[in-house]
Amino acid sequence: VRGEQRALARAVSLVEDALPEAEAILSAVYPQAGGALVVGVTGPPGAGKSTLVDRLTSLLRKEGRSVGIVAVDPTSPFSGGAILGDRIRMQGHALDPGVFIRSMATRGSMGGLAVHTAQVCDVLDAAGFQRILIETVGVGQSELEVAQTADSTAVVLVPESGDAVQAMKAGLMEIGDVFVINKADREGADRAAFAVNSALELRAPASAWQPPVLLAVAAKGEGVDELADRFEEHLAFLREHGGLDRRRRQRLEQRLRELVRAGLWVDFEARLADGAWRAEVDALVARRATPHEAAARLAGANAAPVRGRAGT
Ligand SMILES: Nc1nc2c(ncn2[C@@H]2O[C@H](COP(=O)(O)OP(=O)(O)OP(=O)(O)O)[C@@H](O)[C@H]2O)c(=O)[nH]1
Ligand SMILES: [Mg+2]
Repeated sequence: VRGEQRALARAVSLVEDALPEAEAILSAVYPQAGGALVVGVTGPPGAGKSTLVDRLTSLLRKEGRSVGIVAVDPTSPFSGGAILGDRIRMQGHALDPGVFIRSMATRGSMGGLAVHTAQVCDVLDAAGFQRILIETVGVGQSELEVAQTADSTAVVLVPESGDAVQAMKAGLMEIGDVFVINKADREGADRAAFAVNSALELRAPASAWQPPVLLAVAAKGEGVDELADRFEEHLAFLREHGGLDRRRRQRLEQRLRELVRAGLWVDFEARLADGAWRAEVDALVARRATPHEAAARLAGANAAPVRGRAGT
């Protein structure tokens, strides 16, 4: 099993770094993937996401389920150096062959961060992990997209005043299927839960699922059972109403769109005549052309038939 873990770690690294071997790996794993349930845990920096993921993992392991953990964007300027922290917090699982942990740094990749994460998830999924937990800091558009690649997503907030408002601004209120006010050992947790509930009432009902708002003290393991239960309930709800298939279809459609977009761009750049780009930028700066005109010229100059070039 140790050897298997090593082989898996290597495959994940190849995919993560988008090395040439990645394409073959992805082709091999894609047909095998789709069996895992993917759960997202997102929220502001330091809210306790890793602690929750760690505790959820212990619970799932007790139930005999294997768990893949993908921690995305641990090197964001907001959470600086948290890779080490994640490893330390989750090292209780380091020797468990039923758990695979990978921290992924944000880096430029074909199709963006969400596609990249989905590819790593496919590898873990095909390797047979029954649950995949994605931890991502909910601070930017690409992180929100990552959170949306999950079947079910928990948004983790803390009691401090204003957090719920910030969550609304950051778009977190839109993507949560379950809300957790963590660090409920601090003052104001009830108030925060009330604020989140109020904000949720303003949210356009996407379905009949009413996102629950829970209190938790992840550091002590309190509220983790309930979170796990709510995840299961939400997944059961989705299955019952066909929402799981619908979500997954939307997700794959989005992934395809990103890849086509990225592929077209690579193709476009490859064909761009030397200096053409710079000339158009010069024209814009000098206000000799409008952005629309410049774009149309560049696109037009590239309108030759497209050779087959599939995205990775
Ligand atoms: N008081 C209190 N502290 C907690 C609780 N849960 C986690 N913490 C502490 O909060 C700090 C941040 O926890 P993490 O789990 O690393 O939070 P995170 O959201 O993963 O952080 P980033 O990944 O850096 O964004 C750690 O020092 C935890 O020990 C809690 O319920 N109560
Ligand atoms: Mg973390």
